[in-house]
Order: sequence, then C-alpha cells, then structure tokens
Amino acid sequence: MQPAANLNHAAVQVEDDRTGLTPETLKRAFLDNLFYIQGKFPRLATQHDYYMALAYTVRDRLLQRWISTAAAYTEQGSRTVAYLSAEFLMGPQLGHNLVNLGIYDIVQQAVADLGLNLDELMEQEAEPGLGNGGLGRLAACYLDSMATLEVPSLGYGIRYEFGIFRQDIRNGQQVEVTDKWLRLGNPWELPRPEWAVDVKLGGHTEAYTDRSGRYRVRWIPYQVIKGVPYDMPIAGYRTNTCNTLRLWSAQAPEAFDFEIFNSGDYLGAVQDKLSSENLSKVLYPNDNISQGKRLRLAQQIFFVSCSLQDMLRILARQGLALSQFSQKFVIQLNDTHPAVTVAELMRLLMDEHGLSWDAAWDITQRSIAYTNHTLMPEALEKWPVDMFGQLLPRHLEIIYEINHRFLEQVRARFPDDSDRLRRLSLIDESGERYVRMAHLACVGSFSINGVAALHTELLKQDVLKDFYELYPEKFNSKTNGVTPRRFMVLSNPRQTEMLNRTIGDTWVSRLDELKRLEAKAEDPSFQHDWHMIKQANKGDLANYMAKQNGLVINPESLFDVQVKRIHEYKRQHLNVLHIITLYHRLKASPNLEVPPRTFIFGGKAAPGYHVAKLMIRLVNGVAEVINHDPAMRDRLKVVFLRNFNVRLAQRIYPAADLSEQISMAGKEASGTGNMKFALNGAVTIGTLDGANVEIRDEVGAENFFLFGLTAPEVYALKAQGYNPWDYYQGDPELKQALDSILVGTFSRGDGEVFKPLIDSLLNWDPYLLLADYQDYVACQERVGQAFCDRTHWTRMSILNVARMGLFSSDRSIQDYCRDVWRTPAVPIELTDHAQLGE
Ligand code: GLS
Repeated sequence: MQPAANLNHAAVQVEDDRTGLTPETLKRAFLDNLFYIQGKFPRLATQHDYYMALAYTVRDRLLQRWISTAAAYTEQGSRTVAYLSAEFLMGPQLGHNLVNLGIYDIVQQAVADLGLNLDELMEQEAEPGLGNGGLGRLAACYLDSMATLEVPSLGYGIRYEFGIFRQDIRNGQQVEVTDKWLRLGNPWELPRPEWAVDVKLGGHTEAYTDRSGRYRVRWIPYQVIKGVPYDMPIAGYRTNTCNTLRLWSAQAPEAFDFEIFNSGDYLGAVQDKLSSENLSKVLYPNDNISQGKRLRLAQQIFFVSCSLQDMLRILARQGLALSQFSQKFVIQLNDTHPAVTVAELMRLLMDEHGLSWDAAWDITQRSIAYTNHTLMPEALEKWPVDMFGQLLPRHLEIIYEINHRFLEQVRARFPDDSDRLRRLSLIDESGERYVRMAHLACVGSFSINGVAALHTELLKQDVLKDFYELYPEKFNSKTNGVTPRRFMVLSNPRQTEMLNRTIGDTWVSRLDELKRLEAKAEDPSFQHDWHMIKQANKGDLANYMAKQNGLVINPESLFDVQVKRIHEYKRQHLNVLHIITLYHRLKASPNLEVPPRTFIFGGKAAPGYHVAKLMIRLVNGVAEVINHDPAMRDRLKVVFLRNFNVRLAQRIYPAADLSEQISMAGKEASGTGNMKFALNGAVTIGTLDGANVEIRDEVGAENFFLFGLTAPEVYALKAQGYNPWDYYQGDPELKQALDSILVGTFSRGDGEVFKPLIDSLLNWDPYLLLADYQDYVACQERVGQAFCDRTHWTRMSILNVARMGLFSSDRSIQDYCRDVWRTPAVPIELTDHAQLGE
C-alpha cells in the first residue's frame, strides 16, 4: 500500500504535490519549490537552494498535520501543556522531521534520483542552537515526546537572533564566533504577526479606584516592546500530531516609534527600535551560572508575558472563561528562567482582567508547575530588588504581597521561628536585597520536581528543605529522558537497522522493548555484528577527526569520550589527570600492557568563565604533547573536537566505547548525555551522581564502571575539613601529574599558564578531584582490561542498550502526564484543510 493512501484514509482525497508521499510526487514538489520558492533552476542552484527546496517540501507535509492538529485542539478545547523555557536546543530539523514523518528512505531515494545526496543537503542546514546544553536539549526532547504521545502542547520561548556561539579553537584556546543561524533564512518557521502582543517595561504604578469603588493599580511603563510569534512545527513520530513551538521575537511597536518620529527625532526613533530588538538578540551563553544581568531579566519577562497573553487569547477564542484557565492550560516552568510567570499571571488576571487577588491566586497556583534543574548555588537566580523594581515595578509589588501572605502562613505553622521565615522569604535580606526566583516558583506552583531520584532527594534535604517541610505534597521526581528518534534512529542508522532486524521496529516508540535484546547478548554472531557496527561508526568519527584535527586515529583504539559543557564540577580536568598519569606510566614502562586509547573531548565554556577556558586549553596542551610524541603513536591520542553542538553530538555518541560521567557526586542534577551514550552502546565510567545512579541500577553494576565518593561521603569529607594538599603529598603519581602541568610541560614551558587552575586544586579543590583521583585511575585500569576482552566488552555494550528503555523521554512525558499535567492524549485525524470552513 502507498503510504499516502495509508495516511489519508479520510473520505476526501488530499494526495497532491503538497501532501503526497510517493517518490514521484516528492520529486515534483521538490523541483516546484526550487523554481517557485528559491527562484532557481538546477544550473544556478547551490546546495543550499536544494536544501531549502527539500525543507519546504517536507514542511508542506508537516503543515497538513499541523493544521489538522490545530483544528482538532480548537474544536475540542483540549487541555494543553504550555512548556515555558528560555532555551530550546532543537538541533537540525530536516533529518529529524524525515524520521518522524516516516519518509527518510523515500526522500533519500527521491533525492538520489535527482542526482543529489541527502547527507550533503542536511549538512546545509544551520542548526538552531537556541540553548546551552542539557536543559535546552531536554526541552527539545520533551516536545518530540509530547507530539509522539499525542499530548496537546505549546512550547514557548525566545527566537534568539544569535543562538549559542560557534566555538573556534585557536592556539589551543576557545574563541567565540557569533552564530548567524538565520542568515540564509529559516524554512522551519512561520511568522504570525497577527498574534503579536505588547510587553511593558519600567516606569511606575498608580493606584486608583474603579467605577465599582474597588482599589486597583495601573502600570505606566517607560517602554513598550512588541513580541511577534514565530511558529515551528513539532511532528510526532508516526502520528498525525504536529504541535507548535512558539518563539517570540522582539520589535519596537510602530505606534511608539511614531510619537518620537512626529517630534522630529528620527534617529531617536530608530535608536528605540534598535534597543527594543536587542531583547531577543542573543542567548546568554551560560549553563548552570546566573549572571544577574538586567537584559536577561528583560528577556524573561518578555517571553513570559508574551506567552501568557497568548494563552489568554486562546482561552477567549475558544469561548472559555478566565476561571477555566487552569483546566485549559498547565504551565510547566523549565527551571526558574520563566518563574516571573507567577507574578505576571497575577498581574494580567487582576490588572488587565479585573479579577480579585483571591480569584487570581487560585488560578495561578492551580496552573503552574516548576522543574528545578540544578544544585549549583551559582545557578540559583536572584535579582537585586532595585533592578527588579526599576524594570518591573508592578511585579515587585505583587511579589511583596505574595510574600506577605505566604510568610503569614509560615508564621501560623511555625510560630516563633524567625530563622525559618528569613530562609523561606521570597526576598533575601541577608545583605543587599534580592528577589529569590526559586522561592517564587515554589510558592506559586502546585508541583515541584527534580530531574533524577538523587537530585530530588537532595532538593528535599538541602536546597529546598524548608519548602519540602512546608509543602511535602508538592514534591515529586521525574527522571529525565532523551528521544530515541534523534539520538538512535537518526544518528545511528547502523545500530537501528540491526535492532529492527532483531526485535522489529516498535522499540522506537516503546523503548522498553529493547529488553528483548538481552537474549542476544551471549550470541557470538550477534556480538560479532554488534562489534562491527561500532567499528564502522568509529571509522566514521575517525574520518571526521582526521578532517577536523588532522590526526590519524586508529578505529581499533578505545574511544574514551567526554562531551558536555566545560565546567569544574563536571571535572574534565580529572579526566586529564588520568591521561597525564597514563602518559607518564607509558613513558616509564614502554611495555605496559594497556589498550590503545583515543581520548575525545568536546564542549563549550561560558565566555566569561576563565577556569573553564583554561580547562580547554589544558586538554589541547596535553593533546599537543602526546600526539607529537613518537613513543605514543598507536598508543594514546587526545582530541578536542571544536564546536560541540547537536549535529556533532549525533556523530559522536554512536562511536563511543566509554562514556565519561565523572562529576562530583551531588552536583549533576541528572545528565542526559549519559543516557545518549548508553543507548548507543557505550559503557559508562561514572560517579553515583544524577541519573548515573538509575542508569547503573538498570544496566547492572557489572556493566558500569563505578568510582568515587558518594554524595553523603562528599558532605562528610567537607564537614570534617578537606585538605587537597594531603592527597598531593600522599600520591606520587598525582603529584607528578600536577607538577608536570605546573612546570609548563603542556604549555610549551610556560609555568604561568595553568597556575590558577593548579593553585585552585591544591588549595581549595571544591569538586574533590584530588580525593577521587586514585579511585578514578584504578577504575580506568579495570576499563582498559575489560576492553581487551572483546566478548566481555561487547556483551556489556549490548546489555547497556537492552536495559536503557527507561530513559526514553516518552517515559518521562508519560510520568509528567500522569502525575502532574493530567493531560489526556488527543489523537488527530488528517482532514482536508480546504474544507474545514464548511
Ligand atoms: C541542567 C543540569 O545541569 C543537567 O544535569 C540536567 O540533565 C539538565 C536537564 O535537566 O539541566 N541544569 C542546567 O542548568 N543545565 C543543565 O544541563
């Protein structure tokens, strides 16, 4: 049966050049788009033109689903998840959409028939890098799973003109280059200027009495900014559902310009336009660090206000009353970046829609759920009260009132406990006064969750302990997950084909079915094929590294990989200490029996985070020495892959043997890279941190390389007084490794370069590298031995994949739907959109 006939079973025949899925229709549509959208004919067309023509061809197929989905949600008034996130790290769209539409192979063939190569066309796409790392990528995985599970959802965020910077490496150091991802146009978005809204900033408030004699407040802003929505289609995997990611772009409102224009201040008007547009200009390139910048707060209120106004518009259009807001929408706050939602929803409901405080508070609290994503103190957002009040005078008043009422309740529950009041207050008054955004989120929401079991426990015991004592019923845990569509099917076609051949292809949307692979783990011929697939994937990555880094890499060597943001708590420098130790050992004993290893790193450092940048420089310094040492040829290689992003991630995970998840216990909230590696057959070396704990429980302790202090041991060691110097003095190999860095071995003899890094380790070592070093190195020895036993290693690899079913983002979303959102699935029938008006 033709796929088109299958999908369009409705009475109306909608097979045409914009919806049809046969090779002939696809080719015709592609050429049509090349002529009529790109305005090119084959002799003039660039590869990018071809990419665009194909993207529009695919988009048309999405639009049919999109419109049917929107129509169904509108008719049924479906309960909808509003997923608010400052980051959506979507990654390239073309390949992923082909997978989800189930037309990858047909399109590959159609494109080949035209003499083109699909991989090359996909390379043309500028990746929408609107996020920093795990938090933003999680949001993207969740959109995919919501659409796949037919859960009505709207993602809301910011259409940054510049996403995360492109990372160049010059002289071993990170250089940031702006990411002009929109330069050649973005075929995956539809502007919706008719749904633009205004957002107010600055100014002051005035009290007044309305006609019925009620006390009201009006806000006279200093500035008004227009938010224009751009919609991106989010197709589910082999369902008809196509949800929306709505990203807001900032513009100056025309009316506002005109006033200044009429006063003759033309340049002033243009200036104002520019400053307004600055709001959505650039993504703050920090992960797990809050900088407290005014523009960042402005970005937050901007997208929050736009999104809430949009929800209120939808509510009204569907003929629903304000009192039905929390039935229609559940708002999920992806960390505290959108936490100002609590105050903004109160303001909109009271000041703009006339509700009383109590009615507005009831709706607010019933509608909002909050996910915490970090235990790092420096990531907990707080805004100086003065700055907050200048930008958001009305919101500050509302927060004071929320706080007043909240602290009254606390006082009633815990009389005479002023310490507790101080700790719980929405305002930090220990020094300069700050608004605490996590507290605002906790008070204003009905659900508070962590992103892995250990993380949620630590929230309860430590970071949010007082809130847990007050509202234990609000707390729940939702272990993160990742989408198998992008991180298996799209990125690892060889493994996917083998899985399909072995257990059928239903695992893609029911990842638990991978369990059925267990029966094959001992099968020698299966093991052989499995091994060959990994080798082929490693060969691909070796070719890429040859091109990028000019290195000859042996695909037989152990690919030992750490890719993630560069951060002290993630301890890339612990990995480096092991490499240096191994290097010293091999220099001292050339006959040492260890398997050849290729150490692969990738990741961006926040531009202002000097120590993290030094860590990159250290990796590259060590790489320079080892890769140029003839004695290390065929034994060790060190590679830093520049510009780690979603596209590069998809190349790397399938080729990894060993996944480095070595953060200090109690610091990584969950991790999601850990899951992507294991789903591609890498074995993990890791601490009992974040979701590593659950991964190890699932795959089995014997298939996981565990080392390091546990979270309670970390606390105990710190409480008892940790002295890194003792470890340095007590371990000759550790001392030798640190000394070699200090004397300039890896910085061309310059002993100053890495001094700040080493000084910090020797004097303070907040992430306990020195305490965990010995255990890590010993664990790495066991890894090396295990790798030499191919049968044993391959068995571990197979079992890792077989037992990772829990970590699908589909499972996470099902958990949220069941415990938090209470959103039933809404199956979509494809309709002939031309007839919807009848
Ligand atoms: C993060 C955490 O650091 C990760 O451990 C987590 O997996 C991710 C998604 O929950 O969120 N928090 C953060 O600020 N950046 C992250 O990647």
